[in-house]
Amino acid sequence: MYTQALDIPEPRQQAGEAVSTIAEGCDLPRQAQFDTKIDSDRKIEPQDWMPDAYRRTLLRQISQHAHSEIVGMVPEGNWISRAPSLKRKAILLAKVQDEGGHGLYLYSAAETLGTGRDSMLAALHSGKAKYSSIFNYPTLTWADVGTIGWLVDGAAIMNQVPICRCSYGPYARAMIRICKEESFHQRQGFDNLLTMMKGTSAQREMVQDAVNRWWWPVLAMFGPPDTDSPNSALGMRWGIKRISNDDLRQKFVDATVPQAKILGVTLPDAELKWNDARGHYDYGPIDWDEFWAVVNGNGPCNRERLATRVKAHADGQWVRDAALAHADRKRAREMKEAA
Ligand code: BYC
Repeated sequence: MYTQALDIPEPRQQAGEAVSTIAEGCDLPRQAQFDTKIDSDRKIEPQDWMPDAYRRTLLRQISQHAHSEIVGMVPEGNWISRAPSLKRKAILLAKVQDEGGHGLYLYSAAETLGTGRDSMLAALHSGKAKYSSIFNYPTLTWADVGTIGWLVDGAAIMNQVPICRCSYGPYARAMIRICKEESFHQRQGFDNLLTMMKGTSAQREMVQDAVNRWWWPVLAMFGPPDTDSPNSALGMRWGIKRISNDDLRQKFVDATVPQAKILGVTLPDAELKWNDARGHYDYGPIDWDEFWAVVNGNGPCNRERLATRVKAHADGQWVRDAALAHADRKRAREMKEAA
């Protein structure tokens, strides 16, 4: 369903190349080596020299991405105990567990840049670090679970497949596995909604209502318009970001409209229309004020999501303590045996 080719629009890549990445007082020979690697599409690995700004940009993006995965467990996790059948419950459990795993791969990738997990989590729990805006919307009915799979995971795949080719090796490799799992997530969501659309009129109304509520936040999830995206130029120059926010959003709209037709739902946008000249669907304006309010902590569920996350972390303290105590004992036993 999302076998998008990794075609990188040439003009934007060239625009990225014009960006200067040379910081004052930088090590010019090592910077030149780094630039050559980036230009020839080779991977940068943790032991390689890299400019501080490259390290900072990666840390920012990978840690935010990791936070999104673990906060993303919360809205759907709320429905595990209310799934309508054993089959749906097993699928949802597996999906939510996968998201936790994605968070762990990503924290590990971020740690290779020299920042500890505790400090990343402290930044999340204090409200300093960002995570995806999309997880600050409520999951009101079972149809929200299917809609998150179809639209949110669908958008995530669109955004994340290009990151499999990110210039930073550990991030790119983590993304390959994550994308395979996201694909299953998207499919289960679509299948869930298709089943409901074949059911009663109340079920169909529930699906339409969920799609009405999620459509616009999902479009905003791709990030601000390219003209208001301060991190894009360097991200593109360094091969961290391969396709721009607006281009990914457009790809997503183009891929999703035919799927909505198969489902039999209406996407809530009176301006959504095929444009022959552009070869794309036109769509209506996104409410960027709402997006920034949510990003800045004032969405419908920001406080609730963060409180749930902080509580989960505190509740898990005994598990971390027990694991550390076990590791200490094991190490002491091994040293005794070796002596
Ligand atoms: N929400 O210059 P820009 C998932 C921030 S997990 C909040 O365009 P960039 C899933 C942005 O961080 C989904 N903030 O930034 C999980 C920046 O602020 P800072 C997460 C956002 O980095 C479980 C400022 O706005 N996916 O799908 O070039 C279940 C300006 O933006 C958002 C990833 O994290 C947002 N939506 O591009 C189901 C993918 N958008 O940092 C599903 C990896 C923008 O300067 N990340 N901001 O303070 C990326 O691809 C890029 O970081 C973004 C933003 C496209 C998100």
